[in-house]
Amino acid sequence: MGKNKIIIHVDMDAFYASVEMRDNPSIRKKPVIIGSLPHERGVVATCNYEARKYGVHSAMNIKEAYKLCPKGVFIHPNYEKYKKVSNQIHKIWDEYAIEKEAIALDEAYLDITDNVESIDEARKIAKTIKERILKEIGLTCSIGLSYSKIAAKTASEEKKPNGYFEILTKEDFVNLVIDREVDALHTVGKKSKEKLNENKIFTIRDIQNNKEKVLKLFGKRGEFIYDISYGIDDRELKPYNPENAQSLSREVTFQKDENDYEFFKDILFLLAICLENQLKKRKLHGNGVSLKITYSDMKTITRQKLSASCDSAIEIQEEALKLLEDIEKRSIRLIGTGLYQLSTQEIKQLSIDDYLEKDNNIEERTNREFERLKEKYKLDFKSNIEKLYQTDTLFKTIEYMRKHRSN
Ligand code: DCP
Ligand code: MG
Repeated sequence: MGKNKIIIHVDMDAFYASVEMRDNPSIRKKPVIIGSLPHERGVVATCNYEARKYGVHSAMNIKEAYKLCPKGVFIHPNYEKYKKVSNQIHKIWDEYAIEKEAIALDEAYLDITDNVESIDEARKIAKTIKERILKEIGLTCSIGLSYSKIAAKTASEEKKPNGYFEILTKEDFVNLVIDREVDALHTVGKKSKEKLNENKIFTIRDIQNNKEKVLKLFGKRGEFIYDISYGIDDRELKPYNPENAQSLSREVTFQKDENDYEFFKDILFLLAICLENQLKKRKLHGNGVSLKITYSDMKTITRQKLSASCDSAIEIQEEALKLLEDIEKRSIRLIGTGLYQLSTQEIKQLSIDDYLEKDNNIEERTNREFERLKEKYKLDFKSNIEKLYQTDTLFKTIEYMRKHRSN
């Protein structure tokens, strides 16, 4: 065994909300809720700590959030902005990490083992990262310093917000969590928790004392759950690599359920336009297209298919439409499309037929689609394309289209 690892887990505090508070001092003391607006349909993406006092949290229905906190400041998310801030943050992290595993826009593991000679030096790095993010970006984050991924993540949550906490040994990890509920272990989600609870396993101590049961319930994964109940976690970081299935997606929740499948064709094109913009900026191709639908009864389905390397809106729309053809046709509240297997080069693993099918008149097909939409909605999408990249404008445009469609 080599020397012990030193891993930092860093997670921005109330990320989207903090960015908005930073940029608008007048809302800093108020509860701030990022997501849909109260009169719209949708959910809370995140909220600041003030709003959390009222019981508001991520993924909560926006109407419920409004009931709990009617005085809250409700704001639509500005993804372009958060992405930019995230890039700045990740750049700082990159300066200190030998390896980085990015988990989200606002969250990463940093392996600093080979960058330091002692825990004291590691502490200094953690402190510097916190100070620099505050000074250079104007935001706070929480950091956990530890010997493993699981313990680092646990540590960063321990003193949130603006926290710092260390868990330096397996023993310290176990002492901290042993009497907590099973989902204090980060790989145990809601479903696994239910399953464990049904089998009378409630705490992490119970996991330790019921190895056979845990293995029987979860198989191979059970071994991992059992190991981490003792703080044993040898997982390496998974650094970003374009070949790792990365994905991008866009979706919209309609203000009223929709059943017009011709209309979905138009919406998929606009969502695809936004995806194309993201792809081009990052010089990426997608090698598969996905479709996500939430029906009126909240049942959500996703379908995906590999496709010849895809980087234009029209191709994305066409692939998504093929997926749309095969689903159950009933009224829906949300539609989304995405690209996965993003890479900088085309992965040439498709058959010759796929390539022949992928003719080159993309521009022509794109223009035809723009013309069709212009005719149908009397809107010049092509000349206003930059505006569509802004989520807010896009959603407004879609609502406008819903009301003004002609067939
Ligand atoms: N997010 C989202 N929908 C969710 C969860 C999160 O859109 N269901 C977005 C909004 C968050 C960002 O991702 O700002 C980061 O997610 P976190 O879980 O880290 O939450 P926060 O950073 O907002 O808060 P915390 O201080 O708890 O980390
Ligand atoms: Mg966060």
